[in-house]
Amino acid sequence: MGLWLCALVLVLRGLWLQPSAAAPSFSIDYTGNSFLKDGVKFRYISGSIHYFRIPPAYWKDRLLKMYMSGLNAVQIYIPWNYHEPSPGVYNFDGDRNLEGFLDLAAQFDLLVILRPGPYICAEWEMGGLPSWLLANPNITLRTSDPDFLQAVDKWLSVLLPKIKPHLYINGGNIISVQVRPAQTKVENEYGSYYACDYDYLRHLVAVFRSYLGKKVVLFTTDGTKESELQCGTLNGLYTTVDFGPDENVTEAFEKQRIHEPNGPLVNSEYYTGWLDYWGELHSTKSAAEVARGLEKMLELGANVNMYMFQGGTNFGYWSGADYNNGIYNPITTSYDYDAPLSEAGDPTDKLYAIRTVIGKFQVLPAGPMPPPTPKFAYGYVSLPQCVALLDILGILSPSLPFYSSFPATFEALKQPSGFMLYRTFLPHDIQEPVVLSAPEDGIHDLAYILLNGVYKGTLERNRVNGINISGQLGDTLDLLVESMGHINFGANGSDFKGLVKNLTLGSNIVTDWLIYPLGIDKTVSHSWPPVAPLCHGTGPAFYTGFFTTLGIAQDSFVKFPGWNKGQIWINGFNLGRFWPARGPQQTLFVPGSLFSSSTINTVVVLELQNAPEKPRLLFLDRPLLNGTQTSTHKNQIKATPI
Ligand code: 6DJ
Repeated sequence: MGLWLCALVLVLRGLWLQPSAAAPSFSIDYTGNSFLKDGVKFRYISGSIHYFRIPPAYWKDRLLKMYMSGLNAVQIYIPWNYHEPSPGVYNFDGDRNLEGFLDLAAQFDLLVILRPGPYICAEWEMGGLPSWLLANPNITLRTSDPDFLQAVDKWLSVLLPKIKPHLYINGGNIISVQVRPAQTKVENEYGSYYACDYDYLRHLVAVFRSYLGKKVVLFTTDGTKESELQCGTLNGLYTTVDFGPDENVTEAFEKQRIHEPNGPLVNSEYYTGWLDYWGELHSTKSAAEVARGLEKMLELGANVNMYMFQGGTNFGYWSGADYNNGIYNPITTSYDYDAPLSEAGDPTDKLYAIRTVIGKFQVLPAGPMPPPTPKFAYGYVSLPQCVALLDILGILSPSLPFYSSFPATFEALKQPSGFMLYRTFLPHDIQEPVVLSAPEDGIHDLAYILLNGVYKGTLERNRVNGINISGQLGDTLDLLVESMGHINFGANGSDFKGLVKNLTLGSNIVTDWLIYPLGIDKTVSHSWPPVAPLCHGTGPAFYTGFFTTLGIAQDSFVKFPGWNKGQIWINGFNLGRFWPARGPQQTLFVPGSLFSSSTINTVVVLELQNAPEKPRLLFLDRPLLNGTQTSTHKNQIKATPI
């Protein structure tokens, strides 16, 4: 009997020990200053990649290259506005197939550090927040304003249940590809936000915990300035820092230690490069410097996420804007970031330098790095068909226009991005030119002015506030207003789009507007080319061309010889904004997956100002991102138009 009991105790002890060893776990070891994965000391070497900036056809290729670089994790954001285009309408399909991306990462044994927002920054349209939130003009974003929290809660009630089974600690639907921890980042750089609203942060933590459970590691990330860190830290959240190669590694981690005396050192955003603004210098960061900083951090045993490992592209209208010292600075279409994998996903010297460093600390995967994907210079494609935007207004805006005495914003009229047309009529004869003028910061963000359909010039936020006008009573005055992206960082208020203040003509306020929200993308992708008279002269107009790829569907880069500013679609897909006149970006990345190799391809260009005499595009086999000189980044604040 005694023996029996002993045996039973031993068996039970064994059982007691074993189940906890079998259940996947991921936690913070405050005594060992490390993460613990399945009870074993663990350090991640990770890279940021944004599925929303890469065509899904290439997700696998990029993840494979990250794996082959020696990374054991990827860090991803989830942009709320990408998945909930209008209130209560959700999209997780195709290029928005978040779970598909997570599963692909799992196939390459890449762990995931998840950053679900709700605010993400990321140089992304409105930092990931949906602009439809601003239909309520009094909402205070990223605070415990009940209206904001209500929308956040609703979104998280859809998102987090999808995430839960993907948590490493849950096994969930990634059990088949083994390990899958997910750390969840609550908010992003909240310390840098103007409101230090702990109720908001506490609320988010509670919501995250309620859906994801108590065990998941939640962390915050802030810059190394104490002012930034103070507001972004909270009990129960692990404080991490972000800094680039130009900061002193030891000092930067000391800042983390003020808030986390024990636990793993974590740089959540180690900057491999930097973003570009329109009209500023192209940013680069030396490979040697990036590799040196990485090595120092790894020597200290730190966990590092490289931001970005691949930047990708701000397709469509998705690029955001920073607000630096009261100046609105829109981000370029390319988010190349001078990252280790280029915008087109090709390994760079920086990638090899990083891989060499990683190889000093852990065994690199066997086998070669996949080579760059083939590129093709399709050459010139002419765009012979031209139609003025005003001539197809009825197609672009099929409903009756809104009438308003004073201008209404995009948000008030449910226009998330792109363009709206504001029309009024001259109230009297104007013999001598008078100034059509916007107050400072009254145009968000550009207004292309036409009088009786003739292009007169452009007003631009923070830059050009007035233009001379003359004409007759009843002449049609049109302002085609373009959103260049809602501010993603730096503003202390909401960034409404459109004519956000009253305009004056001479000394009189301009009134009586007809406002046309424009559904350009829908028209270009569904009913193109439209039947309309051929266009003449300058001003906003669409130029269409057709071409075959001779059986080759490869990546390319499109250049805009003689064009000024606009938007381009290939086979209905909105590639993004071009603005070679402003630079630095001169070419746009064209993923080969957009081309049809068997049928005719359609390219549509919306030129907003002046098209070249010979409207044609040039497809190259390499990018031109630095139409201006190259600069070594930190934060480039000053605009330097070319
Ligand atoms: O978390 C932010 C990233 O999404 C941090 N960061 C990056 C990305 O936006 S600029 C580039 C930036 N923060 C703004 C503060 C710059 C001093």
